[in-house]
Amino acid sequence: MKLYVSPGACSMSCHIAFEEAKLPFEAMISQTEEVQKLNPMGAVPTLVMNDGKVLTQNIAILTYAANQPTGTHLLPKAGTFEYAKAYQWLSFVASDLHPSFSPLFNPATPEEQRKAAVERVIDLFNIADAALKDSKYIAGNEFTIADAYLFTVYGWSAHVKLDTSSFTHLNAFKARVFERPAVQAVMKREGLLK
Ligand SMILES: N[C@@H](CCC(=O)N[C@@H](CS)C(=O)NCC(=O)O)C(=O)O
Repeated sequence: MKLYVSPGACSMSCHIAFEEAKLPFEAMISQTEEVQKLNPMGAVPTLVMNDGKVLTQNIAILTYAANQPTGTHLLPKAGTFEYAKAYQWLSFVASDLHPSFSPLFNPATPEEQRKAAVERVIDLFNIADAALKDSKYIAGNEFTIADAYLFTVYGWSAHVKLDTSSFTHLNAFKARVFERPAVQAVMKREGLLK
């Protein structure tokens, strides 16, 4: 399988999930032209299976990784409340948090809009921070694919110069996830760590 990613982009969540699940894959880093041909949205993550089939969208690719025999530890048992809870947080990151960053990455965003986007991101961080008060990971005490996605998006704060010092629980979470061997390996591969 070939997993197309860009360094530090949302695709890093899938890269982490593939590494955590010890799947046989090749990381295709910054292959923009290839991605344009493979994915009508021209976006990463894009996964190409060995038979040439293409899968896109973070949640789909994360779910694929967690449903492989070596990746089942990345989600609670299907059908349980805990499983649905992991999807609650996956949806939170994909539908609420991730898009809220878009105006902050666009240098043409007017100041008023930028301020509103910062407020929205801070509100969402407060929600995640509160949820992490009593658990090690966002959907409980076990690492799931929702954590891979939250860790990735929370990491964008530094790039857009958001002050995150007040998010005690999110910062403890970030440090915890950062220490995971799979995360270290992925960040090195993406050129984000020495
Ligand atoms: N809804 C998509 C969003 C993918 C997305 O926004 N990818 C960004 C990186 S975080 C990207 O590739 N942007 C480059 C582009 O759209 O040209 C998903 O969940 O996969």
